[in-house]
Amino acid sequence: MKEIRLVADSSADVRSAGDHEIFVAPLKISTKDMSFTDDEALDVGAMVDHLSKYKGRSGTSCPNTEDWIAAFGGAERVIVCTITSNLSGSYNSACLAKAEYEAGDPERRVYVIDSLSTGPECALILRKLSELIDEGLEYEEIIDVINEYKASTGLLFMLKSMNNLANNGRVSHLAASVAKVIGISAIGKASDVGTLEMLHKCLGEARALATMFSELKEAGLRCGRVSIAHCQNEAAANKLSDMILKELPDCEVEIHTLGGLCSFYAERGGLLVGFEKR
Ligand code: X90
Repeated sequence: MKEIRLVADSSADVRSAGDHEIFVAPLKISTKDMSFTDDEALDVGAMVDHLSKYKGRSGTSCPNTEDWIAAFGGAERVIVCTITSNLSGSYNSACLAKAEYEAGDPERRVYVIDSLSTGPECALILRKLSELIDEGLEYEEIIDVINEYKASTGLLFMLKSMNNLANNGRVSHLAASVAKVIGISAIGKASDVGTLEMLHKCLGEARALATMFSELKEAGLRCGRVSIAHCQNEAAANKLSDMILKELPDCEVEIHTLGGLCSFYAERGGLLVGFEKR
């Protein structure tokens, strides 16, 4: 059986899943005079601090086809997970890379998954892929199973500022205005088509976390995996984890920090939660 290489863009915020390395194509974050490549060398904390003081225009760009082809690394079997195609060109760029890469050698197969999400939901998908490989499933079987799995996971977010999302046209200025009020957290989810769907505005973090927890239960979280990723807000991640494990002790919760791309959009204090619905 041919070895399968797992690849993702840097929005997934993971470099390994189980015993498998994740090969990453980086997105970029740029201001008028600085450019940050979202790779292992990036000091995410320093970037967030710099951006919080910076008042000019800033934006992001997705990996180009060369970045993707470099991440494919010559492997004959590749599975790629990208950030939602509805907010980024990453999926499209990965598909172009796939066509070029496969044309170069008839033995090569690349399958590109549009996560319709980002961050910790992609991390769950990659973790599941690593397990399916370990179980010895064939490439085609893995693709069938992962598409079913993807339909059973979700993503919730808590954001204290949505300036970067609105300034880059990823949500409307009207939707983002909710999070302009000091102390208000916007709670929402990745919609079925991979866009931001606003659900609640909450005053105070305690209320915001309680609201997230009830949304998780409402969406069907019972005993599954939960992946919480935060931008400089480990305290909130821990509180949400405690809440989940107290009432749903069979859940498996892990916490990690957001990488550069998701930190840019989630901004300081933001939390993204990937979870299994059943
Ligand atoms: O191609 C690019 O430049 C990247 C653009 C990415 C835009 C959106 C990133 C969102 C990051 C914010 C909250 C979670 C939203 C989930 C929606 C599916 C995180």
